[in-house]
Amino acid sequence: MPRTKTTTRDAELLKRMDAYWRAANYLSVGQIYLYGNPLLKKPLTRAHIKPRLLGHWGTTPGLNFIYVHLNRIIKEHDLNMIYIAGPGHGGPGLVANAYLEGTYSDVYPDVSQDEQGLKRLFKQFSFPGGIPSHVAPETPGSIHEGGELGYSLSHAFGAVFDNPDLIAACVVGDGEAETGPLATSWHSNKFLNPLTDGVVLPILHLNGYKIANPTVLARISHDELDHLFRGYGYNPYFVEGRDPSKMHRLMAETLDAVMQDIQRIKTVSRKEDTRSAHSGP
Ligand SMILES: Cc1ncc(C[n+]2csc(CCOP(=O)(O)OP(=O)(O)O)c2C)c(N)n1
Ligand SMILES: [Mg+2]
Repeated sequence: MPRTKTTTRDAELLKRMDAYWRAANYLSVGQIYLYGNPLLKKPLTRAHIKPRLLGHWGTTPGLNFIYVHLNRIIKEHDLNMIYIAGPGHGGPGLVANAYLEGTYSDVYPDVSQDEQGLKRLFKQFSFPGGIPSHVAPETPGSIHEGGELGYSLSHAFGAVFDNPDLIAACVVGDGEAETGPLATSWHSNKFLNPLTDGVVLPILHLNGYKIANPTVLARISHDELDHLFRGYGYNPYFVEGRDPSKMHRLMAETLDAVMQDIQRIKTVSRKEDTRSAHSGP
C-alpha cells in the first residue's frame, strides 16, 4: 500500500498533469484517426477520417498516463530513467509526448507546433510515406524499434546490468505478457545486483485485452495475481480504477512509495557491503 500522502500543493500539479495527459491523448487519437481538420474547428465529416486505419487506441491512454507520472518523479528526484514501451501499437503515445515536449518539432521542423504541423503529425502516422505504428528509429529519443512483442522486460534488464545509475521503467502489455520470452523474463531479477546494477521497474499494463481478446492476467483474481508476482520475487503495487482524478493521486502516491522502496534497497545493500568488507577474511 502507498505510504505517502499527497499535499494540497500537489493537487495543482496533479491537475496540470491531467491536462498534459489529456493533450497527449488527443494527439494520439488524432494520429490514429484524423486525416484533416486537426483542431476540429469544422464539424467532423468522413473526409476528415483516414481511409485505412492501423494501430489501436486501447493501450495509448495508459502509456501516456505512465509517461507523465514518470516525468514527475524524474524531475523531482533528478533521475536517470529510460521508458520502455512493451504493449502493441503504442507508437502514437510516444510520438505525442515527443511532440508535446517540443522535441519532435526540433528534429522535424515541418511538423511544427501549430495547426499546419499538427495536420502533418496526424496524417503521417501509419500512412504511406509516413511513420510506422510502433515506436521506431525516426521517433526522437527512441533507441530501439518495436513491433515484435515479448522483449521489453529482457531489454530493461539488459539496459541496467553494470549501469547502477539507470532506472528502466518497463511497461509490459498484458497481451505481451502471454508471450514465452516475456513470461520467462520476470525471472531476470535473480541476476540483478543492487550494488553494481541499476533498477528495473516493471509496470504491467492490465488493460484487459490483447487488441480485442481477453488476457489471462486480467482475468485471474487480484489475489492470484498478487501471489504470482510475489512468487517471482516482486513487491506488487496495484493502481486501479476509472476516475482519472483518483487515479492520478493513486499513481503519484504509488510512485512515491516505489521511490522509497528503491532507496531503501540501495541503502541496505550498501550497508551490507561495507559490513562484509570490514569483517574481512
Ligand atoms: C510476437 C508477436 N506476436 C503477435 C503480434 C501481433 N500483435 C500486435 S499487438 C498485439 C496484442 C498485444 O497485447 P497487449 O500487449 O496487451 O497490448 P494492447 O492490445 O493492450 O495494446 C498482438 C498480438 C506481435 N506484434 N508480435
Ligand atoms: Mg493489453
